[in-house]
Amino acid sequence: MKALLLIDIQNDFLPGGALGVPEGDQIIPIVNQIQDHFDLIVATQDWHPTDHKSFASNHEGKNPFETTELLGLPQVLWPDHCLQGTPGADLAPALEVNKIEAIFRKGTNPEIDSYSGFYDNGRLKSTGLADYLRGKGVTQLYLAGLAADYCVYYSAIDALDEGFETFVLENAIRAISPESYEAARKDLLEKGGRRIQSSDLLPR
Ligand code: VGL
Ligand code: ZN
Repeated sequence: MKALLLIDIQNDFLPGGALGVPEGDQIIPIVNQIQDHFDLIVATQDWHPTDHKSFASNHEGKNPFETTELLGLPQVLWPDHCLQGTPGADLAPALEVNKIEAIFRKGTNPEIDSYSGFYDNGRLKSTGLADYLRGKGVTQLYLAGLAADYCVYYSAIDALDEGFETFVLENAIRAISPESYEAARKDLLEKGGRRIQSSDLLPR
């Protein structure tokens, strides 16, 4: 079974959003076009409370994109984004959502950030995604979404670690910083991740 995992395709990660990813909107038509190719489609949704400690606004004297530590882990401090129940946290309106069978929320614990769709950054808690996918018989997992250098990357690493054959749809991801994606991409390839283009899936 082949599943498509859509990472954080939410308003706040689109250009003009609170944590807009350059060209983030451009992946949406591609993602919509490939959905029929998969047996299962699942999404993640970044879903933060207002007191989330990944927000610079919750640290006296800190600005967005500065760094700190949370529970002993290095942490980039972000602008407030994906606040629970706000339009910024909604899935993008242009995204075809009817075939999404489940949405896994993450980032709800104010004490720790959660880039991967599988675990928080400290691996304190699982979202249940890996067991859900295994329960559905998924062996191959294709990833698309935002941001390539954070939530897509960490989700792909965990997918490999959980034993899924893992493909990153390289034309259906965009990074906050292209340089940091370059390092992430090398790491993913070293760990057995595979890169693919949406055109490789479609009949020619
Ligand atoms: C993300 C930073 C903070 C992401 C989420 O979806 O890549 N990045 N929260
Ligand atoms: Zn976040």
